[in-house]
Amino acid sequence: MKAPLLHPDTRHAAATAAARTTFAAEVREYLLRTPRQLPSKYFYDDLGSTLFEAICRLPWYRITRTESALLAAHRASILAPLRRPVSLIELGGGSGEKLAILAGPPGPQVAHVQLIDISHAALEMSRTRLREMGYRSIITHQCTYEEGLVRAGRHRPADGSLLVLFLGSNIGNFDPPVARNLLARVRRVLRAGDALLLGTDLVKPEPELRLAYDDPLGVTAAFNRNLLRRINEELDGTFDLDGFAHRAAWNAAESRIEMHLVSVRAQRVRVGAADLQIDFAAGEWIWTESSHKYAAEQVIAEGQAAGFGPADQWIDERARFALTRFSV
Ligand code: AVI
Repeated sequence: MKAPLLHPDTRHAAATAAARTTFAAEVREYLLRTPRQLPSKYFYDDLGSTLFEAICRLPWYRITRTESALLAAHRASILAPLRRPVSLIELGGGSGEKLAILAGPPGPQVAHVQLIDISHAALEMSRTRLREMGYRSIITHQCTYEEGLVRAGRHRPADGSLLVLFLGSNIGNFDPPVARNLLARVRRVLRAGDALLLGTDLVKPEPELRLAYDDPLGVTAAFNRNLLRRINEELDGTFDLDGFAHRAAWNAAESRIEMHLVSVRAQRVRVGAADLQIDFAAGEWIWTESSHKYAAEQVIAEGQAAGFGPADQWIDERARFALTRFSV
């Protein structure tokens, strides 16, 4: 049966209501886990995305700057082995700044771009940037990475090759089994001659990591606590923002920075839309994010375990960050 034709406003309202229902269900499920958790993907509402952009400009958070510099320095070598024209597919690229560095002006080298992001605002920012650079062949997919990869595979041009970009160490925010599964999904949409470019933050001394995730200006703390503000606003929550302290802890056994929100006193919190009431003890915490850090050779091993072929790597030794291109 054909879906009924709905006015765009009605469709938008229905999508918003469905997203709120999912948000409420996940908040309930994660807050009832032991230890209590919240999914980090919910950081990125408008204010959260703006706070993340600010984090990327902090002197203590070097991922974005370092990756941009690596892309600019090695653009020619990264693109060299790929059959022209190269179609770029970016997973969750934010404002599209790094994509623009790699793409350069449209021409015989890079001609088509597909963008996959859950955020409408991010897709529009990226699209505008590319249009201003002269790109006319831009396809956006506002959906999950998994769904977007399938759609992007269907839109591949008849000629040339695909290069999937998964930058910013975004992969580090997934648990290792989920990250592996995602790499395998990327591999499945690619064909011989295509490639994946993966940006990953590498293990570095603990004090550097802690500063990157607990900066002296408190921007990362605001980014973390904004999740509680969002729950209050969108799900009828009663979190007292001053009642939860930001903490960044290095978990050496799992090679990851964990962000927590620690209850500074015993307190009761309600989340109306999630039908939830929780009594927090003083010192009890909510685990809001994991950011895995890798050894360079481990990155190569993970890609190859997902079915990729030979890898080339460009590493910034000072900031300890790696760009890895996997061939198919
Ligand atoms: C988006 N992601 C790769 C960031 C990271 O480094 O894990 C998110 C972030 N969390 C705190 N600061 C930045």
